[in-house]
Amino acid sequence: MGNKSSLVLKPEEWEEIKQETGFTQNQISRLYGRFTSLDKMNTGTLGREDFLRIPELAINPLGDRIVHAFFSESLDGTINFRQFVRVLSRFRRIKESEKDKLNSREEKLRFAFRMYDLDDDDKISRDELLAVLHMLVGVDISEEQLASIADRTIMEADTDGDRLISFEEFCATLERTDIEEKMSIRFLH
Ligand SMILES: [Ca+2]
Ligand SMILES: [Ca+2]
Repeated sequence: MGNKSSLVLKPEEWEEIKQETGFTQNQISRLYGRFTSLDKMNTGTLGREDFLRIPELAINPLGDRIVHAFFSESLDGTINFRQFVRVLSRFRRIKESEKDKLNSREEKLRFAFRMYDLDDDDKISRDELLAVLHMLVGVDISEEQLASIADRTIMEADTDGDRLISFEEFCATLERTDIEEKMSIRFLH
């Protein structure tokens, strides 16, 4: 009752979300439960601080970047249930039959790219790469080694010579890596 009634989805909205994300009704129900339990203030939307309560994100070294990517499509710094499900759907594993859904390789790459692109200018700079490398590797690697990894990565990926990695260059670099495996997070279990 109360505020939460405004959150209840209409039957056609369920259908649209299922179509769009490939989640089953059961999965969407569970995510809905998750959403409402994260929505402590019953506003029907989540802010960044709500996301950091998701344990999988809290312990992920890239958690902060993932949260940033979640909100990259949000204009007011909050996301509603539908946006929440759309973003989570990018972490689903891809089945052969659903390459066009939101969890397609392209969407996952886009999402990963946004994690690195801290200032949202659609290019990854050396500084941005270094900042993310810092988060990923912790303290065991020296500043110099990190800088040389960043330099080498830029050199290998940058085909047009602007010292920045565009989305196209990013995709070409990751062509051989198993991004689907790396970007599949078990939110649902
Ligand atoms: Ca950038
Ligand atoms: Ca470039």
